[in-house]
Amino acid sequence: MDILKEEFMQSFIRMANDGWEQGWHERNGGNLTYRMKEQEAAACQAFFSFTGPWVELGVCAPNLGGAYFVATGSGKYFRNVKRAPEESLCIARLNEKGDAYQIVWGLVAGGRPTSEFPSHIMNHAVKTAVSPDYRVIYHAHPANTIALTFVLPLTDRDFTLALWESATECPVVFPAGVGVVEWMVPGGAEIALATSELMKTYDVAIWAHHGVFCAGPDFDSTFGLMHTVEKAAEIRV
Ligand code: 2HA
Ligand code: ZN
Repeated sequence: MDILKEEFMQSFIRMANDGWEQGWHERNGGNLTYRMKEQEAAACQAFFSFTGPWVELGVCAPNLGGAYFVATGSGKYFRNVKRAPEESLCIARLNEKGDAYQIVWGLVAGGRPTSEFPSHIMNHAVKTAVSPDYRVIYHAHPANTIALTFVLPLTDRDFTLALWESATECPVVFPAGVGVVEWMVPGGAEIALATSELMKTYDVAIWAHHGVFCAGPDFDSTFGLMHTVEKAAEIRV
């Protein structure tokens, strides 16, 4: 068995590369996490090392205690995920309290999970509580959606209407609308809490002047959601 050949890992790598090809991941921009199924984590145990340090998250997600996540690495480039997945990605597990993580696979040249790991974990916590089907959290920097945050009022209502009106499909693809987080310092607990608050209502949270977070049950639908939002924004622009 080769962990890189597992279906969840192949799908993760394909989605990261698709995002790169869309132009949403300049330099080390963006990040992706996947909450593994219990049977996937069980099947991969032989590849995991449990000797790494426990690192505090800065947020707490008790309902995700013991869960395993595939994550892009902090400072790593989406452009390199397909060529060097073991250097660009990791699998990390949460402790039972849900306030610290341990890397059990990957990042073979060193590193940490994405700088937005607190936001990803809090979004997973909220979405898993909404429905256990949610597994994917995706953050990207799509240019047209970011451009709109310099033009439109930064409200959920203004962005939802602007996107819904731009393509007939939009109200069908994201019927709850989209949330907007005003500009905040990225990478910490504060923006994680603000984003996860919106994720109680929406599957899309737009970070003003920065990017977009999408949540979904699988790789195809989460990538498709980001794609639909950005295409509507392009039409609007
Ligand atoms: O990973 O996108 O928000 C770099 C970022 C931070
Ligand atoms: Zn970002």
